[in-house]
Parts: sequence; structure tokens; C-alpha cells
Amino acid sequence: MNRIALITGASSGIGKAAAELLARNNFDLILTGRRSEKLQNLKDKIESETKSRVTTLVFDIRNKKETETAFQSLSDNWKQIDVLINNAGLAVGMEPIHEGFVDDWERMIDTNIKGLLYITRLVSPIMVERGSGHIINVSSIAGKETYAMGNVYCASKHAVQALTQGMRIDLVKHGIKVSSVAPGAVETEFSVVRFKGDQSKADNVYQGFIPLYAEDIAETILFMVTRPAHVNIDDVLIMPTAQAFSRLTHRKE
Ligand code: NDP
Ligand code: 8X3
Repeated sequence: MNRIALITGASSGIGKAAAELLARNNFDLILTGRRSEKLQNLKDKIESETKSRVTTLVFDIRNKKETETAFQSLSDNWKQIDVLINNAGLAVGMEPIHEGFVDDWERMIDTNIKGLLYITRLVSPIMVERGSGHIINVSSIAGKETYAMGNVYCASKHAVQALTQGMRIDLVKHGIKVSSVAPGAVETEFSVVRFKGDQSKADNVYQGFIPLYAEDIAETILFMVTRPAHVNIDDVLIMPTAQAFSRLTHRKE
């Protein structure tokens, strides 16, 4: 029987790639995000190419009420989630702290920290009741290092690392695995969002080297969720070969 995975932020990038790979590896999927058309297209593609069953939930994870209402709309069968992938997240803006935009800060904190908590609060009691489950939090190299003008984004991902540890400590006695995966530069819509639609600034981020692709992170997640019951991969830091740390990338002219 297929296991059930709920993936937040499945409409693009890492979440979408994870959905496509898990669907080919015996998972039924709950795919979430704000862009309903993208989620519907992904559902149609997966269902036409695999035997995976897919349902979609459209909501803004920053909104506690919307998140609860969407989750409660699931049938009891769909609520039996084996794997929760807390992936929805973003960086917005790159300014020094004294010039930063408070609205940008709130978007990051509300999505990357509070949204992750809202959905975890809904899913984790069901895992506790069943005595099994696996939560994977998508962190970042920004959760391990702080870089110039990364201030609030880095803080939000450091919080994700701390929450991963906190969740693991609280849930260990219930047989629930908690992991984090922390990627360096992955070419997705991430930089277009960070630079507020400026495609050329976004393209520059990935110039002159081979970044990670969303599929690389999806493969890592698949490895993590297919270990035997007694094995938990606590934390994975995964970087492009050309990136030695957050702000040292070897670029060819
Ligand atoms: P994308 O921008 O391609 O995907 C982000 C996803 O998050 C989208 O599906 C988006 O869906 C969803 N999302 C964003 N805000 C909200 C919201 N308010 N409510 C619901 N869903 C939301 O970027 P990535 O795939 O790269 O990012 C995925 C995760 O990976 C993020 O947590 C990011 O911080 C992390 N990460 C990314 C790295 C990179 O270099 N790309 C490196 C390290 C970590 P929608 O817009 O439809 O709501
Ligand atoms: C995304 C990677 O280096 O832009 O989390 O923070 S980085």
C-alpha cells in the first residue's frame, strides 16, 4: 500500500520535484501551495504518468485559519499522513538590516517559521496517535551560516534548524522521525522571488557554475524517507560542488 506524503510548496521548485519523484516511488500525495492551476497541472501529470493518488490543497500557509480549514477538509483517510515535507518558504529582498523592508521580513518569518509551525501542529498529533511518521524540514545553508544582507532569511532558516531539533526531542518517544535538509544554491523560482521578479538579477545568481537542481534535493529527500524504520537521517547539508560555503562560489568566466 502506498504511504501518504504531504508536501507544502509543491507548485514549483523543490516541492514539485519531490512530488514527482515520490509519486514514482509508492507515495500518494497531498500537494499544497497558493497557485491552484500549477497544483492542478502537477496532479494531472502525476496521475497520468503514475499510479499515485493525488489531492491538492490551496491555501496561504501564513494564514492560520486558512491552513486549518484546508487541512480539516481532508478525509480521515487522507489525514493519515506518513511523511510531512515542510518545504514552502522564500527569501524576499537583500538589504542591510538598517535599510530592510519590514513587510519583507514579515513575509519570511510568517512563511518560513510560522507557516511551518501551523501545518506541523495539525499533522503531528495524528502521527503521535499512530506512533509513527516522518517530518522533513527544508532548511538551507542559510540555516547554518549567516551572510551579508541575508539577515532575516538566515534567521528564519536558523529557526528551522532549531525547530527540527526541538521537534525531534519532543517526538522521539512517539516513534516519529524528524529530519532537515539544508541545500546551497538550487536553481528554482527562489531567486526570482527574492529579487521581486527581476529575472536578470535572479539569473546572475546561477551564472558561471552548475548549481543544484530541484531534482537533486528530491533524490536526497527520497533517500531520507526510504531508510529502514530504525534509521533517521537527522540533517543533510547539500551543496553544489562549485560552492564551498554560502558566499564562496567558484565561477568560470
Ligand atoms: P520556489 O520559489 O520554486 O518554491 C517555493 C514554494 O513555496 C512554492 O511552491 C510556493 O507556492 C510555496 N510558498 C511560498 N510562499 C507560500 C505561502 N505563503 N503559502 C503557501 N505556499 C507558499 O523555491 P524553492 O523550491 O527553491 O524553495 C523551496 C524551499 O527550499 C524554501 O523553503 C527555500 O527557502 C528552500 N531553499 C531553497 C534554496 C534555493 O537555492 N532555491 C536553497 C536552500 C533552501 P505558491 O507560490 O504557489 O504559494
Ligand atoms: C537559499 C540558499 O544561499 O541563497 O536558501 O541562502 S542561499
